[in-house]
Amino acid sequence: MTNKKQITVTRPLLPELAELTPLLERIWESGRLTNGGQFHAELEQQLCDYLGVSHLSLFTNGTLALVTALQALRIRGEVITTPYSFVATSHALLWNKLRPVFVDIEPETFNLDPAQIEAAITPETTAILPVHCYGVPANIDEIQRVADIYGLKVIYDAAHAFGVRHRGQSLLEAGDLSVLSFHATKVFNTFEGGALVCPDAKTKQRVDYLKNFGFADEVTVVAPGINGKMNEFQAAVGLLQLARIDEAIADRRRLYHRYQRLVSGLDGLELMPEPDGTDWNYAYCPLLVGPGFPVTRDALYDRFRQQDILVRRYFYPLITDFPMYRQARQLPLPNARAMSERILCLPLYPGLSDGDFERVSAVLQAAAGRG
Ligand code: T4K
Repeated sequence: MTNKKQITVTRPLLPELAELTPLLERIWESGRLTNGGQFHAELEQQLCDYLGVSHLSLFTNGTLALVTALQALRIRGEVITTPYSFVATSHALLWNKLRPVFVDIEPETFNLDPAQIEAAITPETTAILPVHCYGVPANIDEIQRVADIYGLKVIYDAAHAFGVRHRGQSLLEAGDLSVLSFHATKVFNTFEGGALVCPDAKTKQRVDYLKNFGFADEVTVVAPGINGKMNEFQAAVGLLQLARIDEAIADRRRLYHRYQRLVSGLDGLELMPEPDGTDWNYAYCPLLVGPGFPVTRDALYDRFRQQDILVRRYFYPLITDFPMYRQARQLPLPNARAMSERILCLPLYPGLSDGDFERVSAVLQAAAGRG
């Protein structure tokens, strides 16, 4: 261990504290803390405008938005999903007493391989739950094609895909519903938070009922809803974050390009290429450590740790390796396994200093034998 300052894989975007104070004063004056206050309404509108979507419902976190998405569409039985994600994707299925069926990913996009989905479908299958991993678009056309043939719903876990546009359109409009996360570690954060992007007002209405215990009015409960509401503090933070999100993504882009230049000179390492036809959000910095690199992925991970650089193996282990999923039905997962054994996410966030970038660079160069 060194005495150097820790460099973490991410650091949250934060508004100036002074900017937040007047908004907190308004919350204090109004006494409206949650259950759909003014900031909640403003943030829903501003996010729709910014993201280019017609309807969106705010949540207290992304996981509850996922759990609610499955309820809103009355998904039953088996759901086809990816093993290469954060556990929350599959956990949302178990919380709904649904059975995940795991299918392999495409090595180029890290996302569910549509060509494998058909082989996993049974009469029990009702939906597909793909992830836009790292904010890289899943193969939305092919997934929809299969879903349409078999009459399946598609819910995208778009936790990483804030602001991503694909072929000139919001990626969040793909499928039947999309779920965002506004957790502290995400491109856009409200400390904790999330949203469900809905195709129409009717669906949003149903989601709004479900996130508020199922209340349609004071005396009418239409479903066994949950408490998934975003509060006014979170929404106030969100309004301030949104004002500087473009600047934050531009910072991420500059840093990613810097990593690209660094890694292109190091044999055996490969930075994930930027997705084609996409305004990407640079949510993560996925580096693949190949067999041609002098040290293994895990040895490289350890070398970073020794320098107090907390890189992360997103996503390792695969979800299917966790005890509660070992018995779940799965097709062969060679790509997902290979990726999870090669992946290392490098520090990437607005404000990562030149000095910190040099520290990350020095570890890579030394491991490559350039030290
Ligand atoms: N679906 C997908 C595909 C997801 O990736 C996620 C969440 C979800 C669904 C669920 O959405 P939420 O319910 O969370 O809204 C983190 C996050 O906790 C999790 O939100 C995220 N995915 C996942 C990919 O990453 P950990 O266990 O890696 O978090 P942690 O605490 O180790 O944080 C990582 C680093 O970030 C720390 O080393 C330091 C930095 N950090 C973290 C926090 C919380 C900060 O600088 N400040 C902070 O406040 O899971």
